[in-house]
Amino acid sequence: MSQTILVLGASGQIGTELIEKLRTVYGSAHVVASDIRNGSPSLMNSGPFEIIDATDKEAILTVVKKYNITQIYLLAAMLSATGEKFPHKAWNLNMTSLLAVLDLAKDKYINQVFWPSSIAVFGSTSPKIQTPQKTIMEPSTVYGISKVSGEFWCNYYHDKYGVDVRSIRYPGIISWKTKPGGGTTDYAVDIFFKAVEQGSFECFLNKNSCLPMMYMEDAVDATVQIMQVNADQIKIRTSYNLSAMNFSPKELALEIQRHIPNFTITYKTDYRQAIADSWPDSIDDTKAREDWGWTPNYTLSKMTKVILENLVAQ
Ligand code: AKB
Repeated sequence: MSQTILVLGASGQIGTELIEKLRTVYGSAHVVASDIRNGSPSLMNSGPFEIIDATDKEAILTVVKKYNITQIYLLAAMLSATGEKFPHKAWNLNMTSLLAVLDLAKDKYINQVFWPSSIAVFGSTSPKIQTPQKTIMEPSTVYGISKVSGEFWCNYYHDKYGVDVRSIRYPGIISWKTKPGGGTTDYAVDIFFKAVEQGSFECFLNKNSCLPMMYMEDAVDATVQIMQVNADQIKIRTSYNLSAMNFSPKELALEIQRHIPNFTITYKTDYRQAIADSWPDSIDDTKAREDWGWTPNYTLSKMTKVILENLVAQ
């Protein structure tokens, strides 16, 4: 069956690059980008675009009917750091949008949903090294609470109503085309821009804060892949652990110095340090590898080289 896709939250960091990929795979006319605000000119000019507030179920339904949408990718969310400043807003955006989309699938307006979870579902009581797929999940952030709850809503809609919802626990996603906003892992994007523009960077995490990370291309490929495999390969309907690389600010800075020898980094931690401290150092993604064949392409050194080459060439 041919798919027509709606991406909610398409103007953000992941949406911008996911739209590019989906339009290549499914054809531009079959991929509708939407957000509460305009996106980049290339996002808005490369195919259909609609302004949608992802918490407004009727507005989503109008667009679903207008384009005969079959799948929704729900990327609209408030991330960990901003969520701590606006806890109720974060809960409202993250949960209302998910329940709206799950209801549209339950009522058969669409047949498939992608919804990202995050390593933020884990907390300081979870094992820190190679955090297992199934383990203690006691998150300390509102964002994490919304992601754990969302995972169980996804599982519930699948078990109770047969909704085909698929999900990945994204680590920190590193990109150079669009900057992220409001996350704890954002330093690992900013550092590249500052390295090229200024040759120095002040980091809001301490030098040894190791976190799971992934290059955008891998994240986009995993997202498209999990949506394309047969439904019987998806054995987990909460969300899959996904891993590619783990590094600390110090290790990332050393890697950047291999290309920009004079690059310097200083450290001035803030409230985001406590969030990072509560998250895993590394993730066990065996289930994603076994069930639907996930494997990453980018290591820290390969990613650093590609990002710096692109930023310097800009
Ligand atoms: C954040 O830092 O909040 C996000 C995430 C890990 O989900 N990048």
